[in-house]
Amino acid sequence: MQPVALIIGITGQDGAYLARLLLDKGYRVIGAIRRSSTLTLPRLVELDIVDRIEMRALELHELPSIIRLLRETKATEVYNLGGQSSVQVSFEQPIYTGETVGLGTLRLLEAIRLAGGQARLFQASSSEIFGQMEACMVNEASPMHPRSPYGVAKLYAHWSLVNYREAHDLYAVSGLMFNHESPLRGMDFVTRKITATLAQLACGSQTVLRLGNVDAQRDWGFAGDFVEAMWRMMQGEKPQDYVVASGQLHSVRDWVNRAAQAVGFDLVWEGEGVAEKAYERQSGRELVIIDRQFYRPSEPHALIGDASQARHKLDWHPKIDFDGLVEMMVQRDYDRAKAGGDWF
Ligand code: NAP
Ligand code: G4F
Repeated sequence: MQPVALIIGITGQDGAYLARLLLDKGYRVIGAIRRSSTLTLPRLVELDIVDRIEMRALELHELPSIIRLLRETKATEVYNLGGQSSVQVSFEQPIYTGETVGLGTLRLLEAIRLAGGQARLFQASSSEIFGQMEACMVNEASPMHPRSPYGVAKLYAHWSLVNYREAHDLYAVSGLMFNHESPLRGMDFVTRKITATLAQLACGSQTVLRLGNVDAQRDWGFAGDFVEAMWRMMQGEKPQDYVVASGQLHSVRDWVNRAAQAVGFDLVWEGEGVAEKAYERQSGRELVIIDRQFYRPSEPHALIGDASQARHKLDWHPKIDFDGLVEMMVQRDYDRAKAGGDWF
């Protein structure tokens, strides 16, 4: 029988890559979208899969509509990639974030239970639930202490899932995912902001790249590799949570330097804290400045994950490393800038 996947968050970065992977594997793919007066499908258009996906309306606030969709589609696998996904925005919209990310996941779990409990669930959890690291690397057994409203909401979602698994015997798994990026990443996130702005600067734009904490360190991988881990987690005999990470630590500053180099800028950093700037060595032109508005009230200084369980038990091996990722994103944004638009 053809497997049926319901992807909540189909219009986002991960939704697009996951949909392509599942279509290639022969799945019937149903994309759940929020009702809006304008459709946001450019990522699916870019991957050339928009016509192969059945779109259905879904609102995570509306329990009966989730149950109805599960019953009508007979989805065998549900991927919850939907919700307010920006850590930065969660400080300004903590309640909305808690509603969609935390309670939205609980509603989904309850809907699956009420619809018969047959569908398997993948939950897009986050390294933000670990917060400040107490060991040199985080794994599935590490303590959790989130440092943002987003992290707190993801933690609520995570423990709700664990509880439904234990109490109601659902096949539900949490992917404890570290940062993953791609040319389809939203502009709100630091990597894409860096590659898109530097590509525009290289094509003659007069703008300046404004950033917050450039010393923050994260574990960045490629989204195309991460959706492969999601699928593998859903094929197990028993449900189990996994850390999904590259195991490489880099700073935001590393991203800027590497991306600048890729478009041909040789950067020199000068000053400290909010007075720090980077200019191009040859022309002396200021390209990067630090802007207080992009600092967060609290955040983990560094986050790096140990994905050895995923490697050994799921046979998951990411193919794109840090340099390959920066190169891929810069190249795509440079092409977009040259073509004079089509940004998302
Ligand atoms: P993304 O590009 O921001 O996509 C988010 C998706 O959620 C979009 O389809 C968006 O739909 C939908 N959405 C937003 N608000 C919603 C709401 N109130 N109700 C229902 N759907 C809503 O995020 P992503 O990078 O693909 O990440 C996918 C998931 O993984 C998210 O849950 C994120 O928190 C989690 N995650 C991501 C990373 C990462 O590094 N990328 C790491 C760990 C965990 P619209 O088009 O309608 O806005
Ligand atoms: O790109 P970011 O906004 O990603 P963040 O906060 O790590 O969250 C992403 O990864 C999480 C997994 O750990 C996901 F759960 C979440 O959904 C999302 O996909 O920021 C990365 C780092 C932060 O330390 C931030 O303070 O970059 C720093 N940063 C410095 N300047 C900036 C900026 N972040 C943003 N967004 N914009 C800046 O100008």
